[in-house]
Amino acid sequence: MPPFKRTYYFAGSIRAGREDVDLYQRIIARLKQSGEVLTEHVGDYSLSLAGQTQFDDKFIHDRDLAWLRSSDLVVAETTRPSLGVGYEIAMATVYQIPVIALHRPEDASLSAMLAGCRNVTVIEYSDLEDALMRLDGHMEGIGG
Ligand code: 6IA
Repeated sequence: MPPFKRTYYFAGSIRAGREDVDLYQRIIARLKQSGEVLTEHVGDYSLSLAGQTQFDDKFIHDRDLAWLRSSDLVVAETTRPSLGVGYEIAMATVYQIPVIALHRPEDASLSAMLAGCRNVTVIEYSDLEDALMRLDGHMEGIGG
């Protein structure tokens, strides 16, 4: 039997701003060391605010929710506040999929709706490498 491969859904800002895309790419690269990331495009530099116009919004919404529903773990970078990321975290909670939120408190304060949500584990960081080490530890704790 092939070894069990974890499926991750990474969430990060798209229309709310692409300033942190390099961080998203590094988080995705780390997740790929232990599983499959369904949303690699979120860390793609070439996906600009004007990009990916070949899909309409309904297609993107339905495809992303289907991916979200099939994932074992949602990892979100929440520093840049994004309605889409907040919505994905809320839906993960409905689907009872655990969420880990990586957040830089020096740059933005996290909404109480995420900070206070039992389904969301928050990793506050200023140094991404340190955050990724703590992410590895949390993922081991939830069976991966
Ligand atoms: O509200 P936001 O756009 O910041 O929401 C970002 C989140 O929603 C990400 O975590 C994605 O999973 C999802 N999402 C939003 N827009 C897209 C998209 N194309 N493609 C894939 N996932 C998306 C948007 C096209 C646009 C740049 C023209």
